[in-house]
Amino acid sequence: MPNDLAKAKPWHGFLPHQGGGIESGCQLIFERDGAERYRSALSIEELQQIDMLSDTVGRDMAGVRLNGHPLASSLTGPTSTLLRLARGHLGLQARAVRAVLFDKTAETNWALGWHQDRTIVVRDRFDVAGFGPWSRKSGLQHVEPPFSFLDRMVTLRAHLDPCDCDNAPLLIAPGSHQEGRVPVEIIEGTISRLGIATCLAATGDVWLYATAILHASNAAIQPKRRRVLQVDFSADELPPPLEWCLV
Ligand SMILES: O=C(O)CCC(=O)C(=O)O
Repeated sequence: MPNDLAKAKPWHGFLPHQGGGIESGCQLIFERDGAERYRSALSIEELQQIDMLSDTVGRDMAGVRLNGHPLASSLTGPTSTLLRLARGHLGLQARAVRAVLFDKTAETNWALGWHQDRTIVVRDRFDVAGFGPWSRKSGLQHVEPPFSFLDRMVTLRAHLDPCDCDNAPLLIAPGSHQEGRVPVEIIEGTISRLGIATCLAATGDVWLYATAILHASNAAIQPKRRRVLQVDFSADELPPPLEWCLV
């Protein structure tokens, strides 16, 4: 599984200043910055379920795709914190459409360059205008949709382990979700203009992001486990015959 997640995206050649960027937390507001932290949002039961999930799917993987996994369905189901937060932003039609469990450890200590997430998971391939390129990852059919779909999605990251400056917090460029599809050649300039925020987290925190935000992830300086359940939500229907492959 997705060690392809770690390899797929090129590093764009620059790192944030060590310890620099905006200190994460209350300063970031979703509507303005495209990211917001919800402290201690997860229940003990949800944390236990993420822990169980990570035991079930294995710890040697950088990231495991979970669409269809019963524990992932439960963690995004009708009474879940993640669905409640997503619906707060997207409305009652929002549902989970992609889930990945990341576990950054000393063994899997990957770095990912600045990028926007560009793919969704669908049940089957049908050639529909505006959708492509297509790829299969871990048996799941992925496709790049028109950017307007990504623009209306949110991504939630549920933290099981504390994530401090040394433990590879996600880096984001605040406000970059309002820039549309950012071509690779201007990513570096966009980051310089908008700056970098460091998304620190404690166990039980949830970060909410605009799916279209520019983000990156360094290798951990002091690698410890850094388990994060990452789930994309959408309230859109896909043009038939395309259908979401729901979590
Ligand atoms: O959790 C991480 O380290 C990075 C995740 C990420 O960048 C992605 O899913 O695109």
